[in-house]
Amino acid sequence: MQDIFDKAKEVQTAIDAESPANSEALEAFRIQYLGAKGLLKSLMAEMGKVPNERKRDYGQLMNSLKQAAEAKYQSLKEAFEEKEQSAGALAIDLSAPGEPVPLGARHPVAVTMNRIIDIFARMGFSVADGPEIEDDWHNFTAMNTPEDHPARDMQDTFYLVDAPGMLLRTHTSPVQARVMKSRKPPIRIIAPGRVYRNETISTRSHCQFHQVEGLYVDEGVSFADLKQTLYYFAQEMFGATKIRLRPSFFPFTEPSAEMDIWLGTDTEKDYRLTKGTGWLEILGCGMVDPDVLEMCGIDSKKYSGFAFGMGIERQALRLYEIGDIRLLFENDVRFLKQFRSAM
Ligand code: 2NM
Repeated sequence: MQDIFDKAKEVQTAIDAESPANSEALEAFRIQYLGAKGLLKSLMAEMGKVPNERKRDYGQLMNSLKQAAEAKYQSLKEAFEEKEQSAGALAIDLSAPGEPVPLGARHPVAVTMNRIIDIFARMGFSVADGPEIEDDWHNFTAMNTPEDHPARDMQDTFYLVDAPGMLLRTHTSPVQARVMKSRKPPIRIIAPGRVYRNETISTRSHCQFHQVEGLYVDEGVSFADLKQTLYYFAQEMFGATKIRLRPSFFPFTEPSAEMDIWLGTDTEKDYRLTKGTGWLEILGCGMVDPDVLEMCGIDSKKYSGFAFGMGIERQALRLYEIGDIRLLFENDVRFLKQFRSAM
C-alpha cells in the first residue's frame, strides 16, 4: 500500500527534476508521463488497490502530478516554439541572391510615339486627345470628306450597330476638329492615338493602328512654316539630311503633299526600302482647307494653318528593324522584352 504512494511520490520528484532541452526531448517527456501508456495512466490504474479511506488522498496526489506534468509540458512547448520561430527568422541568408523581379518595357509603338511627341513638344506643340468612339460629323463631315467618299463606306469604317451615326475614328483628325471648335488660335497641337480601319486585304494588315497628327493654326501660317517644321522633325526623328514634298491629295487640305526623307541607295537595305529611288515616304501633310477651318468655327480670312499625319507602326518597324507588323500585337514577352532598355 505504502508502495503505491511511494511510487507516486517518486514520479512527482522525477517530473520536477525533468528539464527537456528541446522539442524532441519534450515530446519524449509527454509520452513518458502524459501519454496513453504513460506513467500517470499506470499510476491511475493502481487506484483500485488503494484502501477506500485513502482514495481521496491518492486522487489529490494524482491530480497534482498531472497538473505539474501538463504545466511543465505547456510552458516548455511555448518556449521552444518561440525559440524555433526566431531561429527560423535568423536562418534567412541575407547574402543570397534575390528572386529576380521581371521589369516591364515600353512597347516599341509607345516609344516611337513618345519620340515624335517629344520632338514636336520642343517646337511648342502640346498633346491633345479625344474619344476613340466618334460621331460621323467630327470624323468625316468636319474633315470635308464627301458623303460618297470610299472611306465612309461600311467596308472601310467600323460603325456602331446600336448607335446610329457613331463610329470608331478612322484617324485622329476629329481631335483637331474638337480643338478648333473649342479654342481660339494660335493652336499648336499633336494628336497621338489609336485609330480603326477595316483593312481585310491580307492577313498581314491590321484593323487597329496608331497615328500622330499635328495641327498649327494662326495668323499668317504658310506652306514655308509647314516645310521647315517637318524638316526639323525629319532631322530629329530619322537623322535625315534632306526631305522632299510631293503633291498629293487629302479632302481636308489644299494644297496637300507627301513628305519623303532621303536615305540614299548606298546600302542594300536602303536600296530595297526605297525601291531604288533613295526616297522613303514618311507622312502626309498640307494647308488646312479653309472650308475645314470654317466648319470648325475658325475665320478662314483671318487664319490659316497646316496639318500633317503619320502612321506609327511603320516607323516603329523601321526604327527597330522589326520584320513583321504582327509581332507588335501578339504580346509575346520574348519579343517585347527585347525593348527593355528603350525609353
Ligand atoms: C494627314 C495628312 C494631311 C490633317 C488635317 C487635319 C485637320 F484637322 F486640320 F483638318 N488633321 N490632320 C491631315 C492632313 C492628316 O494624315 C495623313
